[in-house]
Amino acid sequence: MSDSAKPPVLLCDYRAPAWRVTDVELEFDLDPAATIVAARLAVERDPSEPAAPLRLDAEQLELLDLRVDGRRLAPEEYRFETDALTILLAVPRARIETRVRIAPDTNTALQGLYASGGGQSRFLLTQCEAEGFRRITPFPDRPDVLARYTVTLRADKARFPLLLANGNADGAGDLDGGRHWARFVDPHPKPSYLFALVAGRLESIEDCFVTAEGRRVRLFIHAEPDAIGRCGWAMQCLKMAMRWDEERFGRCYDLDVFHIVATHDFTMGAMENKGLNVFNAKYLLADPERATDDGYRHVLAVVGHEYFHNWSGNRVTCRDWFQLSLKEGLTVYREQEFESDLASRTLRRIEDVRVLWRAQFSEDAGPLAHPVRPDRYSEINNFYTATVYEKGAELVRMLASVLGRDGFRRGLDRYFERNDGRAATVEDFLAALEEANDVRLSPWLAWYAQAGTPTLEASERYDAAARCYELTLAQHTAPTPGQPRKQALPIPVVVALFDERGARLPLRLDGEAGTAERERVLPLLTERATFRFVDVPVRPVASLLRGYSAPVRLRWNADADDLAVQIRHDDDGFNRWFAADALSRRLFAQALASGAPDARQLDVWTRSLAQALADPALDPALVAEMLSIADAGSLAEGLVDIDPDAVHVARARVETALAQALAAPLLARYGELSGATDAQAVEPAAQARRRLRNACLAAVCRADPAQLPLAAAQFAQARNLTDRLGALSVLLSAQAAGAEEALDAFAARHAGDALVLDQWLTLQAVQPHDETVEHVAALTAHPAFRWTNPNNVYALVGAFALRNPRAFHRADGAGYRFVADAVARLDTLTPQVSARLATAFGGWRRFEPLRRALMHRELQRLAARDALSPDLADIVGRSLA
Ligand code: 0A1
Ligand code: ZN
Repeated sequence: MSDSAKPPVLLCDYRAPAWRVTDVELEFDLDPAATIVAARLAVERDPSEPAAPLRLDAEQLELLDLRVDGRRLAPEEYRFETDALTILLAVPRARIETRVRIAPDTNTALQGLYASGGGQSRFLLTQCEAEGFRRITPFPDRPDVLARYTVTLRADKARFPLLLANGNADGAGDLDGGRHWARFVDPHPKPSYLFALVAGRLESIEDCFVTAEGRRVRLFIHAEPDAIGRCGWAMQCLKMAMRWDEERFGRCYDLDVFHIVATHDFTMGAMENKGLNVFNAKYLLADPERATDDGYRHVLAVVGHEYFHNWSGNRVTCRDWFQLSLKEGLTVYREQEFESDLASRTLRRIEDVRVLWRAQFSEDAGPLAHPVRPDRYSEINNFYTATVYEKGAELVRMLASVLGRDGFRRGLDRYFERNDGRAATVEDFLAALEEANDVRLSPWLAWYAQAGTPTLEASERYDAAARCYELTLAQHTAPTPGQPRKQALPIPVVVALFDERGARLPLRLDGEAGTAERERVLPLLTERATFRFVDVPVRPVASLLRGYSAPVRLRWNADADDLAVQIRHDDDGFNRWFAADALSRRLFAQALASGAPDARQLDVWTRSLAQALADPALDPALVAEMLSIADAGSLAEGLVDIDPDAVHVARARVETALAQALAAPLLARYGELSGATDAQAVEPAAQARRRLRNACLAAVCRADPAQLPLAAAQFAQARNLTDRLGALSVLLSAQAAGAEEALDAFAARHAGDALVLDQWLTLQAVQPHDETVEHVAALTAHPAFRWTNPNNVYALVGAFALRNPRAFHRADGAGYRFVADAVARLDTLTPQVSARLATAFGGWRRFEPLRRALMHRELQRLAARDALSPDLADIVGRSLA
């Protein structure tokens, strides 16, 4: 096997930096082919490290000059290797000056300084998280080195009229030869991963926001000329986020200016560089013609997320990359709350839980499982995972629910106050929450340290004579790589009890006095506990884990009729959906085991969904979610020896049974919703109606292909992208006559619009048809697809590998071969993207023997290649271990 994986970095090896950098002055002479970066660093030795040399990370830099306190160094006074510049210094403080040359134009890794866009609007920008700054200038590139930055940019004025770096503007002017300069001062000390610059010919929109502290902040969004007209929604979202963070968490913005820049060339969603956020255009641009409803909501969420990082990440940053979830889990939680307060709480919760189950539970169940705070990594880029982000947010959510809204706010205030301007740890976070609430939270550290998804087993017993209801809860976590034995975790189980008509029942535990509460948290702190409720007049229907109060797999053989009561009556919208989902999973399991779902339970399920569909008071988006059963990957989670074809067939049976049972009411509701006159409105209510209408259309056409003309008509008449794509998806999955023409018409209508064409690529990549792999391979030659563009790659190859289990797992191995070839090709271009795609093979041991062998062979084929990137070597190595 290739030996290109880096040696692991261990949490237990952490040492504070021997040298600190207090001030940084950077000067850039920008040029796409060869940029010169001059740096002046004021460095100070930690007195407890008298012998330590100054080690500056440095990658892919051409060193032109090196001076200490003005004197050029002799060769024996420093070492310049492939990853570091090491200087032997006898003094306690010094001024280090370096000059390096870098080549943004050929930087396809998209880390460090690189070029984006094409032709006239090709511009320069940076991406430094996690370890990109070392590709710009030699520096101790670790998050616990916080410095003040002054940055001067020089460039050709005609090609790069806009020059930006972090912080407040501090002068600009013209130079000889058609060049110009601009200087920026960031008064807030920051780690190098938050550095950013942008230079190019971009257009801008401007707005302004006055903070609760009275600071007048100029807000700018910059984008390529053809995109600037689509930035208005993002600007509105930014102002909503700024106000919300003040009102909900007391956090105000702290510079005179805030910039956002859009790029089509980005490996992730967006980046929170101080005062200069960079966004993947996918999460910034929106208009009714070119963005879906989901697109609008994603812009709201991501603009919020990056803005909220200004406190949770920037003002208080991470001591080391093991603490990544300290900023990411907390910021995802804040983003979730923001969208929940502004749009629909129930819908956001359902979507988050679906993502957790699909992406995080599967990660936890395979060789790439790791704790929310990993204790080792060999390539940090591979730890921007569902575990660190989504499970991390669940841990914050549990703490918030245990402390209550006010207690959590007090704790968070304390955390920001104590750690402002510092690089903190998970322990610092828990300590602040503890202190502000006078509670002990140390048992929660185990949630951060232990990988794997706990299973929560529930069983119940009702004693009518004693009017007593007993609920027994037990937890178990299966071993994960490197963690054979698991400990019990604190699990907050929120419960309510109902009678069969949905009336609340008291929740008094044995031995308690006082009035009964309507909903309460049962703390499961050990492996097993029984909770005994008294004065329960009838056999109750229990609503467990309300709002999904802990990230566990609930195993509970609830009576189907009880689940139906919950679907009908639960006053927690999430748990109504949760009950419907539980019932559909049960039906799926029956169909998989015996070819057909149990007729009686199927009847219970379809009847309760029929009632939901007929209920005018119910949020249409919630009804739509109830009608959409889990994807095949999520349904197969927990199975062994998976046969993807059998999973597909069983899922389709359940889906079709529902569509057929509800055909008439679905058609009627589709008709009612079709009269809407708000085709271009983006408020949550209008979005919810479109969501339900598209769910009805899909089911109606599934039940009876003779209804496909409805989809064709919707496609032809659509006045927004959500309706157009919804209809196109139905035509494609039914392989309807006219589907090809519709695809072509769509591509022609949106020619040249990269983001919309990405959705067009995705729609084709996720079709569970036999020939999808050949079709996807052919699409890589389409003019809308470039291997160097991560959005294109994720839209086509990523969607195929990660969201189309039927086609990816085609029994002849063609899907595996195609993806492994793509991974190899991408590894020479954008290793981060190649590594992420390779995770599609991570679950190989859970498939039936034939697929298992085929997937294993592709992993071995990748492992045997020469010169794998450290990113890919890490994923392949851990997958095979
Ligand atoms: N901190 C960003 C995510 C991010 C991470 C790495 C990147 O480049 C390699 C880019 C962005 C966030 O959470 O939004
Ligand atoms: Zn983030």
